[in-house]
Amino acid sequence: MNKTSKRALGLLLAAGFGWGAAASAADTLQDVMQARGLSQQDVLAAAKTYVPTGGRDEFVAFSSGGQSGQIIVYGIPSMRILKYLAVFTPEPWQGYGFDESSRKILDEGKIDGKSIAWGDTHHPAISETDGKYDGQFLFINDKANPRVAVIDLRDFETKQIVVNPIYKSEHGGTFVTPNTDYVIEAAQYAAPLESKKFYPLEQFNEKYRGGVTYWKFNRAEGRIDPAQSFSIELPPYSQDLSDAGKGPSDGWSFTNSFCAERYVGGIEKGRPPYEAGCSAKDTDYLHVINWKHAAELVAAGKAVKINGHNVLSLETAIKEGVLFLVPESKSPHGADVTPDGRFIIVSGKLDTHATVFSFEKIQAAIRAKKFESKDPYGVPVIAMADAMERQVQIGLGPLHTQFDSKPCIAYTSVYVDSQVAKWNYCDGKVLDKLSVQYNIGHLMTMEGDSETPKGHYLVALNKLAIDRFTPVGPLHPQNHQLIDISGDKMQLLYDMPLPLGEPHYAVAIEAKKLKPGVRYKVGTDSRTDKPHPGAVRAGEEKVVRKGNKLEVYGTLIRSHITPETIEAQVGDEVTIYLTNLERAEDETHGFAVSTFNVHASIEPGKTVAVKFKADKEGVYPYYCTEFCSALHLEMQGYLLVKPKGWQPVKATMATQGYTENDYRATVKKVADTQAVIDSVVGYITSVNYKDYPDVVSMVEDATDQLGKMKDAKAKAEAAAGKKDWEQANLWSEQVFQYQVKAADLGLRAKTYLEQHGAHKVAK
Ligand code: K7E
Ligand code: CUA
Repeated sequence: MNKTSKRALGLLLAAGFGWGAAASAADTLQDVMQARGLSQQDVLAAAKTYVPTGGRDEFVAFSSGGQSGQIIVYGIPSMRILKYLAVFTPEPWQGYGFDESSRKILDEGKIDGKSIAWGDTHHPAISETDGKYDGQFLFINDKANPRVAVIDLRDFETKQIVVNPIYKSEHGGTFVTPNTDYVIEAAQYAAPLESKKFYPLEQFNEKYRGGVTYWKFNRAEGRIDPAQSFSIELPPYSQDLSDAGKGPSDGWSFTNSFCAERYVGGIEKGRPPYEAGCSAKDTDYLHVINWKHAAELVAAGKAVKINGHNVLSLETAIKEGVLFLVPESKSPHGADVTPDGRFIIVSGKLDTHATVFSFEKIQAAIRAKKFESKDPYGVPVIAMADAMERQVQIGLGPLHTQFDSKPCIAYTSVYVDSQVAKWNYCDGKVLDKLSVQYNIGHLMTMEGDSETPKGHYLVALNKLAIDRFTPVGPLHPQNHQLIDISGDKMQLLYDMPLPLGEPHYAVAIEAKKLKPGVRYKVGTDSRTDKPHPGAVRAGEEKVVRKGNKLEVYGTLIRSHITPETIEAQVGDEVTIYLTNLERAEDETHGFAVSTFNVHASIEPGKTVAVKFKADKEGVYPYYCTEFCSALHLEMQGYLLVKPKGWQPVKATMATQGYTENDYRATVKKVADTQAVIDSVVGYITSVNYKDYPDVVSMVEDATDQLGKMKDAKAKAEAAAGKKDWEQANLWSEQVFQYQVKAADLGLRAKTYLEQHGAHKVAK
């Protein structure tokens, strides 16, 4: 036995049968508090957020990643980041934008034929059933390039990007209706709705428009259906945040606006700037929209087509009683419907109040046709006093509102004051204020915009971190602060630096509602959820040439890539399909080819394709990019790109000169290893391992590995019969590799069973 293989066997033995002694620190809690300068309060906060090793969080938050174009997933209360979800921006770890299937998703987001490789994500929304988060899908918008993405929470992958066909920017999305029939997306900066159409700013009032789009979501398909979607044309007020009605207000939606002045700046021409003209008047407008009626009108053929998209014109929306306006305090930001669906809370950034609008009062005014005026486009305006339940003094610069599990309790972010205000929207009392660091934008309670908020925690999504963290240069991380809201007084628990874009809004769901898979059905294209046409099973791997198109149908399993050599000619268009044959949880392989800008992440069962033009001669290693196994570094191969007319000069590979003794030693090593495997198998089969699906998949994978031994062993023995010790030893080493992989799985299964309290079963 050589040194390396002795060590390998030693490792296996140690892992299977060894016990390590852990040294315990002598510190007491008091020692640590003193040494680290922690107060009683700090320790209490730590205890409330700490999740011990192996423990899980109670809630999972999905935060917008702002200018990163991604979504950040973290646990609450630990505030541990769990994942970044690739949405609008290429992300190599997930292969997103570097394999063919995910490229197609990014290509759906092309605008006017051009790729847009980033996004400005603002508002994620979790799908709802009967007004409750159901944990199935996630949506998010892109403010800069008006788009909406669909993420499937079965695998946390982006499945679709839809481009808004009539806007140039958007903001009031994504918000879902109580059964996720529609995903709402409202415009932001008004522009002509026809694509690539120019009108001068002087024609702003006549030719520029806003709108709100209702994307039809087909839950069975898990995709938005653009053909069944529609928009309502709105005046060129800058539409802002939206919310869907619920309970009594289901069927309606609410979108506020700023710059209802329709002011157009131009300081370089001597005009006062936008900020002056857009906040000159005391009020802006809350748009109150009967979307259910609008959908019926669209179904009845009352929509016009703009850029191929159904648009209900402003005129039709007014005539048919779909659209109403209510003045709201100037420069508002959030429009949040209370969990009971009875009120809409709007705060004006330049006001100190939160205004509670009553849906019932709004409806009474509409029924009585009691309008104070019409706007310049003829939209009926309901008097603020007729729509309002009450106004509550909150602080300087109130923005967004979220809700507690306790009835009537709301939390409003107060930007200028850098505070969270807790108040009662039923009686108007302010109950508590807590300073945050610094300048809070959105805030999030647990399941806070569903009909059944869960209380417990609130996260303040602060715009500025300033001095909170170790300096990392002029661009600071963002600061998400966890706040305990279970008592009468809010308690600040934890600061989390978020190092990826400016998150605007976040949503959090009970962790137990999320049930993502750990593997795909073998051969799945994860971006379409369908069988991948390039999938092959073990033993079916092949290379097909069609003219200058080279198609490689390969597989991945610890620790090799099949094929191990790909021979191409300069100018070939190479497509490499790869299927990960593993079943065990977390056995992801990556795949990269040197210098061709392709990369894939291939989780168990997944099939992906990478495609590139072999436009240069040379030798290009390819390899697995995830440390998947002891022999991960050896999970490699070569792409040989031969020049035209190339002829071999030498036909044989160099040899190692292995002798019969080497072969005998390897055979002995194989026999010793088999003893280890047998004992592990003995343990696994002696307990109730079949009760653990994770273990069953590990055992299946291990059995697969062992199944391949037979063939390698036969080859070794045949070579030995011919006294070809080189081949005999190498094939015998391959037998050992299958054993190592099987043992690796077996030991992991054994550890799992021990840690999960498996018990003996009678034989
Ligand atoms: Cu206030 Cu886009 Cu909702 Cu930023 S948004 S904070
Ligand atoms: Cu597969 Cu590393």
